[in-house]
Amino acid sequence: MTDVCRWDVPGRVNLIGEHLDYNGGPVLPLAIDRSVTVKARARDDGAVNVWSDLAGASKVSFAVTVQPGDVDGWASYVAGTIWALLDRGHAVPGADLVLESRLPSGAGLSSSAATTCGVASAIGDLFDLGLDRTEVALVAQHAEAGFVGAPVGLMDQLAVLHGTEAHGVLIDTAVTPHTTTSVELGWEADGLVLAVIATGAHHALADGEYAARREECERAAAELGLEWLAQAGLDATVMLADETLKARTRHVLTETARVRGALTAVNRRAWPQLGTILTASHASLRDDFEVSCPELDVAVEAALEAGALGARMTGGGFGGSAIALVAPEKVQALREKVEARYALHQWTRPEVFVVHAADGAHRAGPDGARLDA
Ligand code: GAF
Repeated sequence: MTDVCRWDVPGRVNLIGEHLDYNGGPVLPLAIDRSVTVKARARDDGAVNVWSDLAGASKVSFAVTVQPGDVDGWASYVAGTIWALLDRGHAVPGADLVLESRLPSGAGLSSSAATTCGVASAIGDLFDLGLDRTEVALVAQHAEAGFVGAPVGLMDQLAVLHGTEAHGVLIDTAVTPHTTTSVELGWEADGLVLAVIATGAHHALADGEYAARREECERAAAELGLEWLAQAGLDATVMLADETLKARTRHVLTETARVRGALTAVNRRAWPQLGTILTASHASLRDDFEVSCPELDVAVEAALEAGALGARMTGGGFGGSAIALVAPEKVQALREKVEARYALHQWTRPEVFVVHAADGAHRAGPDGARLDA
């Protein structure tokens, strides 16, 4: 039991393996060097107060007995985590929480998983709840699915909890609990970087569309008599009558193969090959899974024209961010090209920045110095 604590939790980008984490497929995200900080102080009166440095955010207060529907907006991720902790049998006497974010929110870089995992970890610390990282991930997922209303998989939570510097997190979502393996990402030593293009786009349909994709995949798996769609054989698309289900299944199968190909490319440091696979993933997400949007497509096209080895949307889609594997000396040209394209369309100016694979969630001292190994 401690009176105060601080947790720093990074965001993530997904290198490859999109919309596979609820289909029993492999995914390969990385935690990034932009994070959310959660500072927590214990209370014993059943109250939770939350302050955030998000623009326009004011203090939000609720009781630990908060229920879905009671809190909305950014604070629903915090309230949802408190609700999920109690719903999974953990006692929460109360807390004051301060959130500070260096992750652009709504950019599809998992500020939500960073927040839910940070709040669960901090509350676990304050009251000695004995939460291991698997339980923190499950609490965080339950908060999003049961309180916020987004039926997400576990990729983002596991990425932000298990990331390590210069490594990706290979997650096998076919087994319970999901296993994680650290994969060295050597592109920086070979003179390349991963650039993020935060499009600034958020499409209102997104939330319902994510749930719809998940439901279509579950329907396709049921028709094929499978537990997980990623287990389907290559003939699966022939066996399905519905054209939409065929296309969704095609994405899941080809994306699963692309993750395997990407792992081989990473291990061999075959960067042009990895780039080709990233770009193919984008085409599949655009055409077969239909989760891209014009802003993401233009970002990918412009990145490739600027000399990126490969580029793709990352995360759930319908807005958010794209990633590009590119030489550092081409990042400025890439930025200018994407900005010029966006200006032509009269879209909001995108943000382009380089990310590095970073350590996952950790305790920190008041000055931000890491406290545990
Ligand atoms: C979102 C979800 F939260 C993840 O679980 C995953 O499904 C991803 O979209 C798509 O790969 O980030």
